[in-house]
Amino acid sequence: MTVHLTRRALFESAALAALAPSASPVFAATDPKADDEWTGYTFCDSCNHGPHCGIKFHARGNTCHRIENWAENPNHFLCSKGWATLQRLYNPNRLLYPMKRTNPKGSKDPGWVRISWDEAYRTIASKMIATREKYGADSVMFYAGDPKEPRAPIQRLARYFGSSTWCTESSAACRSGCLLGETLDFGVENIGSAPGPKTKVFMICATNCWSKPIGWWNMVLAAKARGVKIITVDPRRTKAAEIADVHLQLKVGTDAALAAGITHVLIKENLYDRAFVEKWTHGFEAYAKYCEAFTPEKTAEITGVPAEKIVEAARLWAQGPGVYISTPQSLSHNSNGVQNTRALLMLIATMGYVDVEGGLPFPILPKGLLLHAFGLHEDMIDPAWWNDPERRRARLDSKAVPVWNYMMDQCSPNDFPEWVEEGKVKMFCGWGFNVNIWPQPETYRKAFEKLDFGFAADYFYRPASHDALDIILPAAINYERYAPFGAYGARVAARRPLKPLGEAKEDWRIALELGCIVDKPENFFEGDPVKCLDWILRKFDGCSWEKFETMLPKVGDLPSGVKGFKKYETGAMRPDGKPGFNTPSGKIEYESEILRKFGVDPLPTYKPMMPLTEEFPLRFINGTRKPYITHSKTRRDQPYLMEIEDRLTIDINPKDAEARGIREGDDVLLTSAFGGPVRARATVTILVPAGTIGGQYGWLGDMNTQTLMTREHRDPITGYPCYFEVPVNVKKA
Ligand SMILES: Nc1nc2c(c(=O)[nH]1)N[C@H]1C(S)=C(S)[C@@H](COP(=O)(O)OP(=O)(O)OC[C@H]3O[C@@H](n4cnc5c(=O)[nH]c(N)nc54)[C@H](O)[C@@H]3O)O[C@H]1N2
Ligand SMILES: Nc1nc2c(c(=O)[nH]1)N[C@H]1C(S)=C(S)[C@@H](COP(=O)(O)OP(=O)(O)OC[C@H]3O[C@@H](n4cnc5c(=O)[nH]c(N)nc54)[C@H](O)[C@@H]3O)O[C@H]1N2
Ligand SMILES: [Mo]
Repeated sequence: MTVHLTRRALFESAALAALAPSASPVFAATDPKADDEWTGYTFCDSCNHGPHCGIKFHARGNTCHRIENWAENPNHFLCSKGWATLQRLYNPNRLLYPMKRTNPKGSKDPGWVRISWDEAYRTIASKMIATREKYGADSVMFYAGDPKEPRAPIQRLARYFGSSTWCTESSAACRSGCLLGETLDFGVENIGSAPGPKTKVFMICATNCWSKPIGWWNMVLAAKARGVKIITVDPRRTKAAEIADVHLQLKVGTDAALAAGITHVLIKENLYDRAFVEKWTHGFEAYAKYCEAFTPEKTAEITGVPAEKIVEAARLWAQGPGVYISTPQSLSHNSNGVQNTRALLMLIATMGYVDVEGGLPFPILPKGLLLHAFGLHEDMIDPAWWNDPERRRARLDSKAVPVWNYMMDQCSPNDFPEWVEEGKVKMFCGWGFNVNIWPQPETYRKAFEKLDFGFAADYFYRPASHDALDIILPAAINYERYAPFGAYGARVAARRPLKPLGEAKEDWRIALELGCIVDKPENFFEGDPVKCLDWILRKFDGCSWEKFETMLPKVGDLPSGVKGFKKYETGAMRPDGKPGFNTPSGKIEYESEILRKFGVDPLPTYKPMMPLTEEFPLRFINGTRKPYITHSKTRRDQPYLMEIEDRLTIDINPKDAEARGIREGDDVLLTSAFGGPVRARATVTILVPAGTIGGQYGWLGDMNTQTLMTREHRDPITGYPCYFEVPVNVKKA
């Protein structure tokens, strides 16, 4: 797979690529003259990065002076984060030129100096090729942090370069743990759905309305107003809990016990759908047996939810049809995360609310469309290459997380420090890289520093992460890029962007141009993101970039997938066209045959969390979403948001506060068995129950909550860290 490039050829192709203008010449609609007034369209990328909420903007020449809601976009309301993105676009601290370090790693001052794209590309490409020759392709790690938009071309770059060490924030953490649970149960991911006209009960599983576009919460309120009953499963008294008919306020990480308790009642009172369970599920008998012990009283003891509420919830759920929403990263982030998720989701199967009107739909997307790479076609990443069993087994994560390795095309990077120690990874190619995603970030930062070479593309220079690297590249911001198009299921929205400021380039362009240098330009669309988008869209009948661009501000459709209910009866759910689900048994699996194969308990059973101790008696939910904070971002990037909250704030229940003499607004210190003290300000609130602390991560220095976490304790199935499990204590500063 090695492509031989002479130094001269490398130089020439790099120079060629670097010469290409930053705006796409092929289909570009925007080439404004200085005084032209025009309207542009893009998406906010402030939350769970990806084309989410539509932004319509007004520009004069290449300067945006006003933004508004993009009415025709399915997500057409902006929140505080969206409105503040203009401050980020014109933030004077933006990274606008490629930079390289001039002082050795470990120096206090890396001595960053500006370099040309040509030099950056030449250096990076020659390092990539030399590292592959010396240590093999897998020693070059490709990575995308929370940014999901750049992922498709980076994965393509990794594939043509020949490295299976393709890691992302979703393989380090985030919602993919839940996604894995869904796939084990149903054979396909299913995040849940909004209640339909026939839905009677809506179960909101560990989902915080502040993590969603505003439209989502409006949808919940509308459902409530038309009489849909709401069951909210959350340890905190969130907005969704406030409006719930039943709030199951369980202890963190006890979801599998709660689900077993509810199932116990459904079976005992003969409320479950026996016919569905017998025909379309696998392992129910074993699960029913497991649930026998979970009487309401026993379940109450484990979960902290009163026994009568468990019974009430079961009876309400049985009044369905019902549907759930399960978007959380929080369920993924304890040591029983996948099993807890699986257990909650199986409540849908037990009641037979599967792909029926008012129940949980199983949408079938247009052929080839990939939901998770934001509207892209599978040919872009070449799944056959990633799924090759030998390549998969040779991947760096195969020993540590065999189930994850078997199921997912992204490699789990949580053993990165060990990989570096063992000489398995030598070079890092990153987009949107934040070392503070991990528990004990210093361990990771040091490992990055030890690499032979590393680079990252970002909107901003982030010393905490970037000072461990050799080159940083300026990434064009959401207002300045064409790719990817917005995809809302099978609905597609194009963009009409500004030209990037300074020498910033689209992430897609960076990945594609690097591809042109280390591989063949024809495999990388001559480095042009719009050509690439057009190629993707033409995979769908009657679609092209031009079609969607010219219909702006309207949003268009891809050809529709399979429609209708009970698609498992017709064979539409399986690649072989047989009735059933795409699991090993062909049915929805209470007993996962994949887990069994890897020696993991096949049933979605309960496992206790790390014990609380006298010294550390409080459970820390390290990462509850707030409306104006996203991860490590939206701090100084968007000063409006800093005005709302300028430091780490923790939620503490009045009982716990009183016991510690803590009052609203007090400075407090958090400690755990693994680190601290971490400085915070206290909000005394019943949002959290007694015994639980809520807080955000992403603050740095002495407010960095990741220093309280441990690397040692993980979900064995995903290898994810347990951000929501670690016991802490809090005292007045
Ligand atoms: N404003 C804002 N929006 C965001 C983000 C952001 O940082 N800020 N991040 C984005 C990203 S990357 C993601 S992954 C999503 C995450 O989105 P969500 O998962 O919806 O957000 P969280 O607030 O982290 O967690 C949801 C709820 O899970 C509860 N919870 C915690 N532990 C448990 C448990 O063990 N069991 C149960 N049943 N509930 C539990 C928490 O109390 C919380 O209310 O949000 C996205 N949107
Ligand atoms: N304690 C704790 N830890 C957590 C979580 C938690 O809840 N609690 N949540 C986990 C979850 S769900 C997630 S998603 C991760 C967050 O994952 P992280 O990767 O930590 O996410 P961010 O800090 O949002 O972004 C990383 C960097 O990407 C840059 N960036 C943003 N957009 C772009 C872009 O389009 N292109 C480029 N090139 N760069 C960009 C930002 O400037 C930032 O420097 O953290 C995980 N870690
Ligand atoms: Mo996430």
